[in-house]
Amino acid sequence: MNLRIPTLVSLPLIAACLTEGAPPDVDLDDLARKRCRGGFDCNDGNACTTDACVGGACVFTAVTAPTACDDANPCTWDDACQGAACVGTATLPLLSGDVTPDLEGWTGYLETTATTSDGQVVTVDTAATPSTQSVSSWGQPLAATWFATHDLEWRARVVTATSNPYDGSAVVFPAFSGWYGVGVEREQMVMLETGAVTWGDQSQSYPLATTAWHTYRLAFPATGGLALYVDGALALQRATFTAGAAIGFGDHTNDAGFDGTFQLDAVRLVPGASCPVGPPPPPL
Ligand SMILES: [Ca+2]
Ligand SMILES: [Ca+2]
Ligand SMILES: [Ca+2]
Repeated sequence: MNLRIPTLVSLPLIAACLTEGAPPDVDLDDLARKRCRGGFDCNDGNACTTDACVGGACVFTAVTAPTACDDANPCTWDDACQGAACVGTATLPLLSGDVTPDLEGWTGYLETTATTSDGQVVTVDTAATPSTQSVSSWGQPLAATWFATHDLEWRARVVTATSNPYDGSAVVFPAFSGWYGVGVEREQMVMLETGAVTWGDQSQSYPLATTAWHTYRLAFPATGGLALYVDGALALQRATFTAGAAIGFGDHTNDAGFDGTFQLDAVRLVPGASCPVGPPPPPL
């Protein structure tokens, strides 16, 4: 493609068009050079520009209104125009801790009032209000194939937690259908115990002082299964993973006496190893 700068199109606009997926059969130089009869002669293939024919020449102007687009990158979401460029989001915040989860798109189940925010972190505390149920769990829908490109990362601290196989009072689900979760979801969930982190089926356990803040990252290897990293170190691995279209966290067990208190201050999706996008996200 000839990269000579046309007289009627600014360099930033050309750069944006070239990197934002103009169809290969559109030659922007030719477009800018040729005489046009109307805007229909000037399609640059870029949703972030309006295309016009002014005085017989094509003029491309960056959109100013919020406009959705497609950056042709499956590793990014919420693609939107920034000037003439289509920019997607590679790191997707899901929970900030600054407000209760319902205000950030999470659906709560049962004792939702046992989950609070102090303006900085979310606390799930079913230990303070033990009852027949003592369940306070939360789920958020995601694009069905999110795990193919991204890892799930969160920062958490346990105050007290109890668990038995398939039942935990401080858990994170990489697939969650709501309420208590179903069998396979409970099997592969991450359970935080006071002195360890385990899979829900307790097939593996990693000693850890969970009462300190740690960054947990659940990765989805291309070969299948799950890998859990704690502060960057591999802690747990399993061979199988059954995906879902939502994630979850909370105290999901209604077993008598299996209650706990734990805190989250961040949950987010970050690009996985198979899908690097730009510089790595800032540490939590
Ligand atoms: Ca356009
Ligand atoms: Ca995208
Ligand atoms: Ca419970």
